Amino acid sequence: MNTPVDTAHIQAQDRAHFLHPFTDFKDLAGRGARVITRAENIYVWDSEGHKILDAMSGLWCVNVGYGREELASAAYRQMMALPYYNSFFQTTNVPAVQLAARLAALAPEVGGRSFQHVFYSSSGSESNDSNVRMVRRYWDLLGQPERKVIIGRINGYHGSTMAGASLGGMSGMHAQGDLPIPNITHIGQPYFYELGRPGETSDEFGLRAAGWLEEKILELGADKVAAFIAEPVQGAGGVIIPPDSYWPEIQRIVDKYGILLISDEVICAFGRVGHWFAYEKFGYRPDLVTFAKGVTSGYIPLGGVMVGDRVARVLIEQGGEFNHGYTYSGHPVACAVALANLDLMEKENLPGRVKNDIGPYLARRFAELGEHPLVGLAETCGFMAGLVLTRNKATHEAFKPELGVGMLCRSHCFRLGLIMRAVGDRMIIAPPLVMTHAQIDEMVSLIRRCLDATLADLRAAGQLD
Ligand code: PXG
Repeated sequence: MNTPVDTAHIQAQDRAHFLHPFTDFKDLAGRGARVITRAENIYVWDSEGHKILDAMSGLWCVNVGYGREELASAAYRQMMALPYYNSFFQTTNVPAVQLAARLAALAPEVGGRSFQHVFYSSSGSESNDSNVRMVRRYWDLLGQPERKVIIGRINGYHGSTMAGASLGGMSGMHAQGDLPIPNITHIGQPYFYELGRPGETSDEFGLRAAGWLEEKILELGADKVAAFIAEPVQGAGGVIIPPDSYWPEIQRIVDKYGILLISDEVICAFGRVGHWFAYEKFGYRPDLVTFAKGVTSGYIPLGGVMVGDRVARVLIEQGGEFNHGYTYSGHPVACAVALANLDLMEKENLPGRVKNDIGPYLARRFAELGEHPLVGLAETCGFMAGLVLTRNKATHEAFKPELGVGMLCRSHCFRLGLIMRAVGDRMIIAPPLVMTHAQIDEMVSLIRRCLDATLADLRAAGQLD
């Protein structure tokens, strides 16, 4: 049952005291925040009693859906046994060890490289800060301290700390706070729909986009480059799915120049693309893998880095203290919840379900949305998907950004009971991995109604031919 909430009172307190992330404070104060009070399975409810289908899994994290008692009991049991202890001063705790071993067993070995070690944090951002520290320590230990530069991608998202926001390629974030920090630079994103040339195939474009990495390495000097970081599929950048040719070519280039490859799988791991880890799907061999979100299905904060043999061997065998870590590195409650979450995912075979059942079904239903007059492209990868809204299906002409067509569509979604995100005019979803076929049908018909409502508005405003 929904606990009764005085919406106006909570909104007033929210306005008075709570500075929200990535928010125009003045604008939100003017309208008042939507108060979410409870959730079950794939639905959330607000304080006014509206039921909303959450096609974003919270913020790309609630992979097992809401209301899973097993996760709550695991937290309760661990809090009663050992709510906290640190892992700094030659101490450890059972859930942190068990989870590290479990993750090492889940991460597939590729090309003779395995992941036997985990470094813990509490979020994706912190994990990427750890990556920067670890990568630089690795090259220092190998006597190549001049290898400092980390290359990321435009519109990549790697978090919001100083290092995370610098690794990411979001211009709005760089514009605030003198970012990126030194020795981080970016190449273009593998977004065929926007950057492909007339007559170019998607695979030709994939090779060209990967080639930007080689150009950048040569421009900087290979002996200055420490690592390349990328998301398997760009998430916050708008579910940008790379052409098939992209990742193999990236692998060839990082191998050629000996630079480390960091796969930021904060969104893509734990079933999202139909595998425990996404590098397996795309067939590349990262040295470090960032994870967070889905490892606990968002029930409690936890993140970390899977450290591959190449880096672990140097860090461990060369000795010397690694001067880096967090109060909550290996938090016993977070790790116990993660173990319960992985148990559930394994029991319900969620990665396999995405790969062989609901992923292909979503792909089929999404292809139908591609027929809609407003949609220029509809594509999915596992259980994430994007739709591009266009003025003209044949020419892919974009709407003027000042029209805010994506935001218009998003507001129809909220009104009609669907959470779908807008990144510019790309509408994106990443629903919980427990969705049934009937719920996929329900979601797709809601999306269609939102598209129809947006189309009607644009026609009424004379924005379509
Ligand atoms: N890497 C990736 C690939 C992410 O998607 C982070 C790192 C940072 O994780 P933390 O836990 O520090 O937030 C993320 C987070 C959006 C949105 O608007 C996406 C994220 C976070 C907030 C908003 O899509 N992804």
